[in-house]
This record gives sequence, C-alpha cells and structure tokens, in this order.
Amino acid sequence: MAKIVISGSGVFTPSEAISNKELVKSFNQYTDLQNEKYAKEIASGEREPIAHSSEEFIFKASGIKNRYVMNKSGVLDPKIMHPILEKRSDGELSIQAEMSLKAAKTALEQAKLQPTDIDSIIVACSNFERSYPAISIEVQQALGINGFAFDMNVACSSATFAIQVANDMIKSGSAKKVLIISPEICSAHVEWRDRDCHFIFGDVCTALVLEEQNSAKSSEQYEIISTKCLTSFSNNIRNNSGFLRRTYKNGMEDQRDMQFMQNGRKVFKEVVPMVAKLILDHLSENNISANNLSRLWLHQANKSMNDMIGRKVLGREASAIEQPNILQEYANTSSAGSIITFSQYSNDLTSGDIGIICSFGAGYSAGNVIVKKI
Ligand code: CO8
Repeated sequence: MAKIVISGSGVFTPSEAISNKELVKSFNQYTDLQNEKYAKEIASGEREPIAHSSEEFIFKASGIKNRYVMNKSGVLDPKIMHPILEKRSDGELSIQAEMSLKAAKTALEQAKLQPTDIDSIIVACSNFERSYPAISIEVQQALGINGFAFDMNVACSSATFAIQVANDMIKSGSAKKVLIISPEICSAHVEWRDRDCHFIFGDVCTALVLEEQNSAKSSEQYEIISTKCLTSFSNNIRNNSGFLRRTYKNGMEDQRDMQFMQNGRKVFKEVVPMVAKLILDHLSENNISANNLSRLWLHQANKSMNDMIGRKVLGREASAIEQPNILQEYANTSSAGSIITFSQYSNDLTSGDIGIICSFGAGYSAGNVIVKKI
C-alpha cells in the first residue's frame, strides 16, 4: 500500500490582535458600567457585583498573552463586547470561505499543487456561519475543483478527526488529494462578558494537504503512520445554540448558554489523563517508544495542561522545541491549534523523525496522528 503524506500546510492569521492588557482594560470598563447600572440591586444584596479581570491571572492560568481576531473594535467596546462583522449577501464569498482560501493557498504552494489537483475538501472546525450549503462546497467552487466536499465538526478535534477521514478516503480510493481546512472564528462564540473565559480564544484558519507519497512533489512530507480518534460524552464544555432555539419559550433572548460554556477545572482534570493514555496506547500499538518522539504538536488550550501531558507521555519535562506552544500568541484557536504548531515548528525535523499531532476538547473528543518525516 502506498504511503500517505501531509505534503502542505498553511496558516491564515487575522490582521487584528488583542493583548491581555487591552482585553483586561475593556473588560474592567464593562464590569464598572454593569456594576454602576445595577448599583441598587448590588447594594441591597440582590445581585453580586462583577469582579475585575487581571492580566496576571490570565497569563498564570493559561499561558496566553495575545489573540488574533476578525474584528477588534467590537470586542473591545465595553458597550458591545463581541466582534462586529459585516453581513455578506448570498452572492458574496462567506467569511469562513475567504479565510479558507487564504490558508489553502499557502498549503497548496507548499505541496507544489494547483487547486485543480485536489479532488476533495473537508472544512473541519467548531462553528459554521451557516448549516448549508457547506462552506467546503463554496471553497470548492471558488477554487474550481471537481470532486466532492463536506463540512464536519468535532469541536477542538475537528482537524485531527478530518486527517483520519482523509487518510481513510485516500487509502480506500474515494479521493486522491484532499484539502483539510479549519477556519475558526472563536471570537464570535466566546462570551467576552464572562470573566472565567473571556481571555481563552482567538481566530485563525489552517489548511493541510494530504496525498499519496508516490505522486507528492513537496520538499516537506510527513508520512501518516497511524491515526486514532476517541470520544466520550461530557457536558463540561457545551453551548446550547442550535436550530431549535426559537422553538423554546424565550429561546431567542440573549442567554448565557448560547455561547461557549465550560467547567475549566473539570476539563483540565479529566482530559489530561485521557489524552496521555490515548497517546501512549497509540504509540504502543504501533511499537513506537515515547523516547523516539522528536515532536509533540499538541492542542493549544492551556500551557500547564500541555506541560502535564508532555510529562506523562515522555516521563520527563519536554523541552520548548520538543513540545512547541503557540497559545501565548494565538490563544486557543480550537481545532486549528495543533495544526498551527505543526505548520510553524516542523521544518527543522530530519528524515525519519517521528512526531504526534494531538488535539482534544469538547465532546469530549481527542484525536492523535503519528507522523514520520520523509
Ligand atoms: N481574572 C482574575 N481572576 C479570575 C479570572 C480572571 N479573568 N477568571 C477567574 N478568576 C478567579 C476565579 O474567580 C477563581 O477565584 P477563587 O479561587 O477565589 O474562586 C480563581 O481565579 C481560579 O479560577 P478557576 O478555577 O476558573 O481557574 P483555573 O486555574 O482552573 O484556570 C482555565 C481556568 C484557564 C479555564 C483552566 O481551567 C483551563 O484551561 N482548563 C482547561 C480548559 C480546556 O482545555 N478547555 C477546552 C475548551 S476548548 C474546546 O473544546 C473547543 C470548544 C469549541 C470552541 C468554542 C469557540 C469559542
């Protein structure tokens, strides 16, 4: 059986960024306005005042210093607190399709392919700006590609699950060259008014090309040795924003459960051992010792979480280059995080080096991909 490789990767980074300092300043202005508005209720004990956020807390708890966003002014306006994006007409390219084309261009260039060489596109991410027609089919049309395209969502694990799907499609012969794209606009889904999570997310788009090695032309190729996906139901990361919403009594009112919600402590505690076990089991099934890992491209949610997973897998502290983090710059970009690290921290590897791309998050879901540099 021919080897299947990742032959290209690309990252589109939005032009606007928000530092922790800017974020905390606007959040604290928002809390002051709210506390002023409800001063009477707060004085009578009917309502709790909202506490200020802090830069020190954010960096210490998460390792995040900065995030990129599709719109900064809306997020930072204490009277708005969400991105403001222009509604596009049905004839215009959608925002996620536009981000997808930018990331795909870099991935295709690295793979030394023309768009028409691709015969399948998977757009895999946490949130879609519409249910249908699929964003992937819109991207397919914009690139002039024959074949088929579909969207899929496994939250933070969307990209690794899509690698498994694409790998299986190429193996079975249903596709030859597949583009996987993850346009994440987390800024529209996070609750910027919630102190517990307002700092967590950022926006980005990543793209990967997968194809058979015997026809691949890229100078950077990573053989997919094996993929392993795992899910286990949990309510600890959830939102209830769905198409049934308007059928519920008061369903369309601005309610907290329409946005991202999580029990961060529980997620941390439950997901770390689950992911470390997934990686170790997967390596063992493939007769690979953790000592032979040159790189861990992990999901980018929290630095301490990654440090713990690295320690459990390697049995020691991972060095900064063995286990690169980009969340200080990008924050959590859901499914795109591990692909950004792969894209930015792989070309120093030499032939035969082995690494893992691993994601984890809502569902719970976790996906692990073992790759070997050609
Ligand atoms: N500033 C100052 N203090 C704060 C702040 C703040 N902003 N926020 C909380 N505090 C306080 C709390 O009130 C608390 O105070 P006290 O001890 O007096 O009660 C104290 O700080 C500690 O709070 P926490 O227990 O909440 O803090 P943690 O140390 O647990 O850190 C984290 C919080 C960073 C959220 C951490 O728990 C974490 O990273 N957990 C893992 C989360 C994770 O990996 N989640 C995955 C989600 S991503 C995913 O699956 C994709 C979903 C779909 C994408 C959605 C796109 C938007």
